[in-house]
Amino acid sequence: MKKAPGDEPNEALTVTPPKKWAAGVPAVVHALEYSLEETSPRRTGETLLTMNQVDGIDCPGCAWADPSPGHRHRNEYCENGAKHINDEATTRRINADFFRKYTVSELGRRSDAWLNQQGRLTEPMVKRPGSDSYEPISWNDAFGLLASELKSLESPDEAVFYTSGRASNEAAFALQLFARALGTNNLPDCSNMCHESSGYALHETLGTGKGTVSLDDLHNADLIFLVGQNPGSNHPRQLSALEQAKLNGARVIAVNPLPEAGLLRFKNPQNARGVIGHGIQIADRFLHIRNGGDLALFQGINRLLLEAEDARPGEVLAHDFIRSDTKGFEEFAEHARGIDWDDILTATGLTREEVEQVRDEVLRSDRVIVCWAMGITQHKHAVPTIREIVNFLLLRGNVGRAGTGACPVRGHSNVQGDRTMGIWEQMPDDFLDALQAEFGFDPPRPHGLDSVNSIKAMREGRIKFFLALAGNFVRAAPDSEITEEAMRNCRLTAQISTKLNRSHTVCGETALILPTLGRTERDIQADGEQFVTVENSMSEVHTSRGRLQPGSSLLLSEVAILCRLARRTLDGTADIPWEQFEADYGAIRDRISRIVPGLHDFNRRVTRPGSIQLPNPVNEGVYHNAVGKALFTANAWEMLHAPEGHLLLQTLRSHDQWNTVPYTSNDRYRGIRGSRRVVLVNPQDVAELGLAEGQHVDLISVWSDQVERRAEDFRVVPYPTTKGCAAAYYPETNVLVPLESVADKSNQPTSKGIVVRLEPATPRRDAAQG
Ligand SMILES: Nc1nc2c(c(=O)[nH]1)N[C@H]1C(S)=C(S)[C@@H](COP(=O)(O)OP(=O)(O)OC[C@H]3O[C@@H](n4cnc5c(=O)[nH]c(N)nc54)[C@H](O)[C@@H]3O)O[C@H]1N2
Ligand SMILES: Nc1nc2c(c(=O)[nH]1)N[C@H]1C(S)=C(S)[C@@H](COP(=O)(O)OP(=O)(O)OC[C@H]3O[C@@H](n4cnc5c(=O)[nH]c(N)nc54)[C@H](O)[C@@H]3O)O[C@H]1N2
Ligand SMILES: [Mo]
Repeated sequence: MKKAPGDEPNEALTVTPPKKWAAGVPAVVHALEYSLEETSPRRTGETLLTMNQVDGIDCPGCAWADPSPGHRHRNEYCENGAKHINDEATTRRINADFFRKYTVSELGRRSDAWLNQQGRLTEPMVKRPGSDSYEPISWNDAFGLLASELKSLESPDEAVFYTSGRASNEAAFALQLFARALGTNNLPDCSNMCHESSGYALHETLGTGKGTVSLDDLHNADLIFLVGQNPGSNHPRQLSALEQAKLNGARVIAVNPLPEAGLLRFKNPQNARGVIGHGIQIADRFLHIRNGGDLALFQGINRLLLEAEDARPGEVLAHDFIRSDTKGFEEFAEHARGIDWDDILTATGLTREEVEQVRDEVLRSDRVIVCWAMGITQHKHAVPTIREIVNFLLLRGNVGRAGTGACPVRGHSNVQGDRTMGIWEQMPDDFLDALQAEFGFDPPRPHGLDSVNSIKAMREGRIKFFLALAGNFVRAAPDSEITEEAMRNCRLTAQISTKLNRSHTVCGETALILPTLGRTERDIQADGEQFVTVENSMSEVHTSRGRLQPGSSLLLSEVAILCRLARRTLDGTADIPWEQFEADYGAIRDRISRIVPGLHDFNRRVTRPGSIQLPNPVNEGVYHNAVGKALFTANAWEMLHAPEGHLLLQTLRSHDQWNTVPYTSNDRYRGIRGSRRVVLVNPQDVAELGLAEGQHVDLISVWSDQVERRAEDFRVVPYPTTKGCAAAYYPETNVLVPLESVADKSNQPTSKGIVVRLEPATPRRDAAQG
């Protein structure tokens, strides 16, 4: 299975030139079209109009922050947020009849898009050992089955609990508490594949795993870097903040191998400039960088800044700040001065003038922010790259002051909150101590398994039990064939999900589907209607409250599922009131308020309008890292290299997908319609490799283990990506990312830096279905 079964055919492909602007009126039209297809005008009103309002639903689209209460638009959502929310609010349903009609193998032959389109899951289902079908099971029996599996493990470390970043704070807290009371730290999450590298590098250098900027900082910056991110599709509301910054006089430098529409120009549908005018230019400068060249770029800029200081001593660097707040400057400076210009230009694909122009922009700017996302974190040298970005910020004191800072732009709407709640296989001792004091049990101290190590352990038979709180682990993880083998090797796999996906079809001997309420739905428990809380990319914690009737009377909330599972499984050694937690999520927040710094008095503060800003010690000049100061680092030179005849492949999102879930086969801003099985290649490479536009090719990744990883039948699309680089969509290309190919230190899969060769396509083996 090289070509995922059921992948859409790619005959219908049409290609037009990439768009040069994002959002505007077409975006609103697309949002409404999609939402009316999935739901009704009334439901659309109930979801979209309360989205990101003070007492409404937090948009599940991304983790971008909301403006303060007085500054929100009536329509505080974007096209893609609207699509994501309506994908959940759909009126389509899947019940036991559906699972009688399709066996697990048949479902396994359907595409990711088809699985998602079938509608909301409505009742708990079980696939028993030896069977190829899901059949209904009562909740009571489902919990019994899960509990007896867990109790039969030789060690709690034979269980793995995965979390995806849509889970609420309350559900995340309940899950980690349950896992630790059971006795394991095996708590992998989607963050392991997302911003793990940011967390590692920022912890080490600044003593925080989170960004240091607020929306106000962005509005007031002089210069903003957008590095390795595609805000037009993935964080559209960031464009409103950038528009505001530009109106306040900011300059923007975009760094990307692809000229993404949202980096170039933004037409804000909320104002006349966007609706009838030309919108606003976003990037003043666009650096068309080679994949993986960002470490070299920032090293080059840093070297030029040091040389500027030599020429004008005392005028360029923030000497007072460097003296008072940092360590390691001398070692860093010595290393930076020794970097070779030829290396920098080869790695970046830029000219020296381009890097010098960036230096001049920096020298003209008092307040600088660097934003980044997956184009930075999913590389082998992601951690040193982010450390180098921190060096860059520290040199001119661009940390801790208004209008400055580091801005890792988070993906999932609550991925940051889940970490705050303890979803991490290596939570620090102070958190574990607080759990111990609060609940009177000894949380396990050895670190648990992250996502990549979980797959290895599952494959080796060391894991018997896998439970996922949201997400689609099978498709999100690298090396699809190996991940599938690992999953099938488990005795029991269980998925707490809203919609059907491939992780339900690639499963253990016994498999459970535990259908749950989504964010759009009313959550009524014994003590009345509940709300949940989430944390955005700017460390603001606020409520989310659904309005729709639940998709089925059999759905349980995530919190209810976890509390009931815990009650059935744990023997009572820990003093945890699961029943009370389920009845009133406020009881969970009370406990959180005593464990998580900054969330004291959580229940009272969170119901006030606006949000709770979690403390950001860096902005007070406090650095909770090993040296107690902001750390300059000397980062060894590293460059990604594709040998002759090969390309460096990045795997990325289209405009019309939510992570592992494609909505359609179109990628509007990039001008691609009708197929996702495309590989974007620089026109010069198309010619040099002897390929032709539209040709059918297989992608084969090259890795030291000699295992052949092949993604079959992609069409070649000549595209303005950097020479030597290529791009294709995730998750269809995850089969190419070797499990062993991870970022140094953070163990994050290198989904943006895969060496591939292209071969004329082998004949198709399976007919694509729906
Ligand atoms: N609509 C929508 N929104 C989403 C998501 C979604 O799937 N759909 N997913 C959410 C999640 S979980 C996340 S993490 C975020 C992801 O948000 P992004 O990080 O924007 O997502 P990707 O599509 O992976 O895009 C990576 C970008 O980095 C660029 N890039 C790749 N390699 C390099 C490099 O080496 N250097 C530089 N400078 N640039 C590079 C690519 O060309 C692309 O523009 O979006 C979130 N928001
Ligand atoms: N090659 C490659 N691989 C990647 C990436 C890449 O860029 N390239 N990106 C990585 C990144 S950044 C991330 S974050 C991961 C994403 O990995 P995941 O977070 O695991 O995947 P998603 O596609 O977001 O999960 C979608 C599923 O979540 C479930 N779901 C949706 N909403 C809810 C809810 O409210 N509650 C519950 N319980 N379930 C819900 C639905 O069943 C849906 O099918 O993928 C990673 N993998
Ligand atoms: Mo992500």
